[in-house]
Amino acid sequence: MAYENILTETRGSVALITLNRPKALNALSSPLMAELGDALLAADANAEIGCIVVTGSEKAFAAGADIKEMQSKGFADAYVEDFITSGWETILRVRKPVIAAVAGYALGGGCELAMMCDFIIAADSAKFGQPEINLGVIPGAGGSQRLTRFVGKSKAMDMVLTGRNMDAQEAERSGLVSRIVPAADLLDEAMKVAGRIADLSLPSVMMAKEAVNRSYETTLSEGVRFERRLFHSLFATEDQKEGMAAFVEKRQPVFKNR
Ligand code: CO8
Repeated sequence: MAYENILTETRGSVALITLNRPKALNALSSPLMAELGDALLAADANAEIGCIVVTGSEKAFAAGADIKEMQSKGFADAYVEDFITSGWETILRVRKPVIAAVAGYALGGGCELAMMCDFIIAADSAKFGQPEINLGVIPGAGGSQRLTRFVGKSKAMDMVLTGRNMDAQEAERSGLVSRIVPAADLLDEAMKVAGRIADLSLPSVMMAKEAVNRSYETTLSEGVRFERRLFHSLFATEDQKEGMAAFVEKRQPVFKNR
């Protein structure tokens, strides 16, 4: 598939996907989301890839869903097309880790997309928000649910009801982002983190992602049982033998399943 709205690149074992509609601040149009979904699934299926980074530009990760595309839709169009679900949630099918590297605006669907990644590394210039209320709508790609889980009810209500933005510092304090780096270093840092993950044993990385994600979907005791099953199963891998032998022998492990 030839892409018009994103750029894709492979650096070592990391796939880098850059949202690329600069004139529209990376507004997430349906064609862009289809391309993003396609690129994500291709990276997930590529045995050479161990981790994926999704990023935007210096000014905007993404300023939301494409308002010009949505403007004329009626209820029947939105409902029948299943506007949002189609294409938008492909990212949730990706089994390898996906890191969002966010600089500038991550608003509306942009914030929701970042939250659908496995974690967010933010530039100090990042601004997160769910401003849909200003357009007479509400978040539609999980914002009211995921933001609440990240930052708690009070801050989520504040953001969703007033449409105000959070800067990078507030986002880190609130647990929305995992770390903040200077804007100039964002991509290097995100690629470094992704490279480190890609060097690890892929089955353990994928199971770690699965286990953490399960905590959102189930009770504590069920989640712990699920984790235990995965933990036990990793003792069937060569990489567990290698990882533990390397520790005992005081050397770096060389994992086979990378
Ligand atoms: N959609 C379409 N075009 C956009 C969007 C957008 N979300 N954001 C910016 N643009 C366009 C502008 O229209 C402008 O284009 P043009 O030059 O042709 O007029 C260009 O990008 C540059 O934008 P500005 O001139 O506005 O740039 P500023 O630096 O002055 O302002 C802002 C930057 C503050 C980010 C401003 O552009 C803005 O407020 N954007 C809209 C933010 C917003 O409301 N986002 C939420 C959208 S709704 C949504 O995301 C719902 C998600 C539901 C799930 C998705 C379902 C598909």
